[in-house]
Amino acid sequence: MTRAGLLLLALGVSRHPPGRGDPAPQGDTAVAIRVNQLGYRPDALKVAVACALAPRVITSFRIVDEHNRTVFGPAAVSTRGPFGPCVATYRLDFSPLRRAGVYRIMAAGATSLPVRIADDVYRGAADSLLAYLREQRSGYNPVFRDSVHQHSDGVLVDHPTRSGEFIPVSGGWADASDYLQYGTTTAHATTMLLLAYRDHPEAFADRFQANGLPGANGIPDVLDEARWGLAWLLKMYPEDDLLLNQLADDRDHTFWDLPVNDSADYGWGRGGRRPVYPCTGKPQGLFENKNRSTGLASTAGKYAAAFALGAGEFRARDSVFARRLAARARAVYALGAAHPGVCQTAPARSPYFYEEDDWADDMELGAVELFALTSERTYFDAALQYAALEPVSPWMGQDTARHYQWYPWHNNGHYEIWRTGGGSDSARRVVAEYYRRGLEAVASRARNGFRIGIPFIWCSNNLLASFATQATFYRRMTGDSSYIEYETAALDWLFGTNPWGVSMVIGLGDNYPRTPHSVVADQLHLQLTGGLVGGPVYRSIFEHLRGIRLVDADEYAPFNTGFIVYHDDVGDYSTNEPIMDGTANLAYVLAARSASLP
Ligand SMILES: [Ca+2]
Ligand SMILES: [Ca+2]
Repeated sequence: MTRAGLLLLALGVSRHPPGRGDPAPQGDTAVAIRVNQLGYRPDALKVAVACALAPRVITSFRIVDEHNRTVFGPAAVSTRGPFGPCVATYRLDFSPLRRAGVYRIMAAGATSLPVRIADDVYRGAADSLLAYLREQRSGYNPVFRDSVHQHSDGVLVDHPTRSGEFIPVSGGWADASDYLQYGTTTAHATTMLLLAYRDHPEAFADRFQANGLPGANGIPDVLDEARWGLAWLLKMYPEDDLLLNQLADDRDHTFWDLPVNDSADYGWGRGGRRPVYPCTGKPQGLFENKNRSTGLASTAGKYAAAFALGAGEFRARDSVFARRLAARARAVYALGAAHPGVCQTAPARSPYFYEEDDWADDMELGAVELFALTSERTYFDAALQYAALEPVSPWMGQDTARHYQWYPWHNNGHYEIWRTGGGSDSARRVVAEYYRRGLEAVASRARNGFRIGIPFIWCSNNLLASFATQATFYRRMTGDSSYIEYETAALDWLFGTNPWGVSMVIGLGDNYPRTPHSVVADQLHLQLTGGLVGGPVYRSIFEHLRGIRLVDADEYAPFNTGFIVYHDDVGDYSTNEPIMDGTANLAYVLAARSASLP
């Protein structure tokens, strides 16, 4: 997350956003009907939500086709309570409408955006996310066709004996609209890409080369991107007892520069070398602010999982690369096992950092992926033991959490334990029950009209993607569809069934963020297609963050009167900044939806 908005204001930057679809409801402007702008598959649960900004009597709705003929309804609405800016919400269930087509929903004089029903509404969605990852590449960047920090990464800092040593670590992805890079988010992103391809290869195409430039190379682009992540993670784990965790720090935020001419100064001159931080197992921070690191396992477990998955995936394509990954997976897992605890990101001048507090989830995933790769039983047994340490991702059911406190937001390890099985039906039942408890905890907070039960902390969209992913895993594991309403609502929310009527992925849907918090988008007027923005946050969070001020008039002002806010504004780094790990985190569940069946 960046704090560069402050600088933008200091520079007096102001712009007129490019043209957009009209986000405001038509007709009665006190009522907005929100829909999933990607659309609905014929057999899916289909629920639009009407949000009344002022008291209205809404009892029924109807649906018209492209010729304005009523094809559904009048049907009764289900009246729900207030939520955010809505004094009342109404659930408009049109699941029985299965015929493919493009429709509009009408109620109380308001009309929705077009509603598509078709088998293929999610086709290509997962693949389109990859465009944002390519744009975020460090090292050689295919969008700029130029170097990004290719020769400046990096100088080892905060090491007990080797600080000042140059270690070649160029590559990977910028974490968000700043240019910091983290092993933790990169490893999770890489894992999600590998899992998405492993389980849903049909969702991905081959239109780009390994370097990210256009042109097929015989390798699905999702694997090109995963390999880009793996190659950087290998550099970030150069020796058995040297685990690197972070490249650059928040001194990055001093300038609002394009990545190709980043002029941040880390003490080696403007645009000079960037610092690379190892995991030390101790609190870190070169200046007055410190994190609360206690060990290495949170980072080591994630690297082990990505390496082991990569070794399996690339075995047939590149055996040399796969063997190297397998060896590094074993080594980094052993390092994590020897140093339990968390390795958080390091703050510099700012108090913000990724405050990850859990590591058992990461070691669980590392262990079970090593079991899947090697069939060595000790890894499976270790995975089960780690799983029991954190059965439920602790944010689930909570009102709030620290920044990235429980990360990743869903535990892939439970699904992988179920999938590999280890010959144990009881283990499979245990991990399914772990998932159910988390889903129940979120669902029990989701009685509102939108059926959303997550805490609206920074990157709330990431939590929704994770909730939907966990619900998808659980349904596949058990055949139990008890949470499908909430699973569906989470994805619907991400694609427009939210108070603002905004699809949270740039370029997908009819109405999506046009002015994200991004230097590249702002200065080059480049659309960052595929980028998932952070998403709405509690008003109290927005109002207390440093350096936030909206640059343009808020076109969503009528919908920003409640307890959560979202702004399509370049100045809002809390709700409108595309995030690399959130984007990759969404890939799995979108890939799963691209198939014709759940
Ligand atoms: Ca390719
Ligand atoms: Ca963790």
